[in-house]
Amino acid sequence: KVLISLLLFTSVAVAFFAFRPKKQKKPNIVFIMSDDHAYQAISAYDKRLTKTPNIDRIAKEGMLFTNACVTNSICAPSRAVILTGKHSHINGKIDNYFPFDSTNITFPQILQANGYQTAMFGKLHFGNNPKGFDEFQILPDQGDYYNPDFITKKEGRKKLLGYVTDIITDLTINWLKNERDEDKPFFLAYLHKAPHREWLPAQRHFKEYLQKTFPEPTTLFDNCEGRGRASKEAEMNLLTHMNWAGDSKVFPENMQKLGIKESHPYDIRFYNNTVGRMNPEQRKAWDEAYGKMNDEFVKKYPTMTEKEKMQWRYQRYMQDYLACIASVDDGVGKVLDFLKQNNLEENTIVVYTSDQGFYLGEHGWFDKRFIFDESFKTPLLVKWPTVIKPGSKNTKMVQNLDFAQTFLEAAGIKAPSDMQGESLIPIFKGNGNKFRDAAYYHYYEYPSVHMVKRHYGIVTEKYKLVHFYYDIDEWELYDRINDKNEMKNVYNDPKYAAVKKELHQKLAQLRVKYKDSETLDKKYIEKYKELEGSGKI
Ligand code: SGN
Ligand code: CA
Repeated sequence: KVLISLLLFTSVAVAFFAFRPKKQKKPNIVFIMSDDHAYQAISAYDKRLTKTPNIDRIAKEGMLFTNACVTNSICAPSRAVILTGKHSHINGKIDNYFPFDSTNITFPQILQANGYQTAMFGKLHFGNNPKGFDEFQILPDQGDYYNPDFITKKEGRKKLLGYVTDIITDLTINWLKNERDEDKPFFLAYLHKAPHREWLPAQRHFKEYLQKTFPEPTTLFDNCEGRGRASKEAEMNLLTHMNWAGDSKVFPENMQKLGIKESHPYDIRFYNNTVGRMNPEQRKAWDEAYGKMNDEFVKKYPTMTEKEKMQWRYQRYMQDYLACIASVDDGVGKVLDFLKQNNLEENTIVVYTSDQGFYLGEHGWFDKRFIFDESFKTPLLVKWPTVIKPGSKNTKMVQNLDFAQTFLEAAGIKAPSDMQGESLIPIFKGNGNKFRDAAYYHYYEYPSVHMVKRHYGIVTEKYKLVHFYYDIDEWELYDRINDKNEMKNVYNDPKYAAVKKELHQKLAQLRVKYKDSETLDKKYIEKYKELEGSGKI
């Protein structure tokens, strides 16, 4: 009798626990960000250059944002905007040189305090460690492609053998597999160094990419005639500002043989610092693959015209850049597969983005920094199966400023009132009609590498108004609908007088709304000069 009632009790208890309605757990968040990944190099956006089947899965199963943009198109400042939900002039991280003020409250700290397990792997680029993370393994500063060092929370600094993108993926999956607390929701930041300059691909992608030819952008030979001085004086040209050894991988001995001067005093040193990290096995594969390319180049170079040199450099650039992205895409595929195979798919928000956009030869350029579309816009793909309709597209000007409030709302947490973005949750649900209709932008790092002048401006669906300042005082206005490549500054065109007036007013209002001002512009110039004086720039 005792046995029967015990059995009965156990089966009732088992049935109760098995069939009780499960409490909806707060969503997990996987935030994937690469460094300098242009939307032109994601096939969900543009099929001309390359295929990124795994990154594209996020759009297929979720939402593709075609007008996502940043507030300040440069690495560490973008990361600071993302983590704090505040513009650069408020969080203080205006450029790559200023230290990140770690008294800022970041959203991972808030998630952690509210029961989230948090982890970060890859590139942060702050010069100090992230707060609010239970676990992190990050690259020091820019990090290295081959055999990179990592700063780890548990074991200090260590060198890991292998290719950086694959290592970051392995660390991420290893954490999901072995360190995740199944009773907690998690926030996981999976942050690639690739495809940042100097674009060193993984060995498995040499064969396919080093042989390929890519279509040239229509503006490859543009000399920015229709733009102002800021574009003309920027140092981002593929032919004149890219490094022959460091970037194009011309062997230093071939440069000597051909009489090619270094484009930058550290060109060959850059090459030796990056390729020099390889172990003998990695170096052998590298020298073989890049040796072939070098042999062909040595033969061709003496008879090449300037135009042909530019075309050659563009192809070289794309081969390495896109091969780096192939590894990122492989890694994203592995992480998405892991989520699927481990029943984590349904309740996980997956975001893919970059810290900013990037020039892939448009206007003859590489790098970013400008308010112009290629660098101002950034890829953004988001999936969240229970909330976002698969295969949807959105054209709103969402910004990196919006992530903090979005993630906090997704976690059911009220965001601090001084955050400056807007939650994307209404957009995810298909009702974002009241979203911002104008984005504010402010770039500071000048004088510095690439010499892009300080500027701030407003971008609406139809127009872009920009003020370049510091050692210049020029305004530029672009018609985004009729001049997609932003070839002609129409600031002084009388046809645009009314538009210009209205945009000036709106820009002034945005400066007030976001608490930016001429006083702050001056303060940051003074601080920059102090840093310059101390030799840190
Ligand atoms: C390095 C690069 C620059 C790049 C900055 C900032 N030169 O200085 O081309 O603009 O980083 O990039 S390199 O030869 O050292 O690679 S950022 O992504 O960190 O903002
Ligand atoms: Ca970057």
